Amino acid sequence: MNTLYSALIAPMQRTRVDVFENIFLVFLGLGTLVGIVVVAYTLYNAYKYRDTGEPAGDDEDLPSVGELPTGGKGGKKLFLSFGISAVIVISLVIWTYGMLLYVEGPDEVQETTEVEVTGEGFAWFYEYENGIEASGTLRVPAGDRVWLQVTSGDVWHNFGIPDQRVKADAIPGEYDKTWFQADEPGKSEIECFELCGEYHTSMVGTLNVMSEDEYDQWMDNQLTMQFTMVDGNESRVTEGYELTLEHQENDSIEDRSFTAEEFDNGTIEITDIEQAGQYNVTIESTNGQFETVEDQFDMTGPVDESYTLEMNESESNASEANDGGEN
Ligand SMILES: [Cu+2]
Repeated sequence: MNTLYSALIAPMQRTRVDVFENIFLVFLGLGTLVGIVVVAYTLYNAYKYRDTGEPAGDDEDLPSVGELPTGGKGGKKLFLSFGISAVIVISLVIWTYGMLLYVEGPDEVQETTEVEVTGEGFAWFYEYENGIEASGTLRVPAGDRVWLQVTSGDVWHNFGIPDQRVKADAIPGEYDKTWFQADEPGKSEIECFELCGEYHTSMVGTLNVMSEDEYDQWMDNQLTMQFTMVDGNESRVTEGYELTLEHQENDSIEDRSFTAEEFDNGTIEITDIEQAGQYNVTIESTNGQFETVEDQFDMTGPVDESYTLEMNESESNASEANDGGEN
């Protein structure tokens, strides 16, 4: 069975598009073949038994009116045509079933990208495994198997990418799991296939299949934080502080600290962030000149924050002024 599987089904399975294209071609080919045989045989008999104007008198096999025809050769023809039809139909059912089983649960392979898709308010929202979020355009790397968890935030929708043969129900509280694999970079359309309300027809998006490098570049840009330190006069502060980043949910991500020396004219760009999500940021004065600033933010894309460092004038107003500026 395994050899049969690898011989007949495995070579045709790479992407959903391959699978459905193969099913279509096999059905089209067989349908055409059967059609040609049936029409040709009909034409052949119509010609063979055409009316030549001659009386068919001395043909002994010819039944007279009221007589049952004989000479069917023991039903051989009937048996043969039923037999061939059965073999064709049963093989098709088994083969198609195998192909569709593959679509339902393909082998675990190489690189995968996971995205949660939410349909809500006539738009599509995407959340990647690392917490980065996007809407409208779904960016994926070419050649990766992309797994989608499709759900809805309001009413029933249906997430479809016709070019990739993807269609999944988006139902509140449920996750419909599906996948696709696009080997070539390019763009295709995403549509909603469930009549969901007034703006159903504008519930569209774009699938942007990017080359691996371009995708990595884009994702790195999403996972970038920029912090700027200013004082009460909006001038850059270049020394005397340390910034600490702490991921709120994921303990395996170590806290990271950056001293003022690592900043460039009061600004630092951190490009090697692995995980988006909830972060705590603390800015402490290293020379006692500024109030400590504490902030938290939810990173879903590039972060660009500016913090105002208040001068530490006296102990008395220290407690009320420790919530730094945020933008
Ligand atoms: Cu919709």
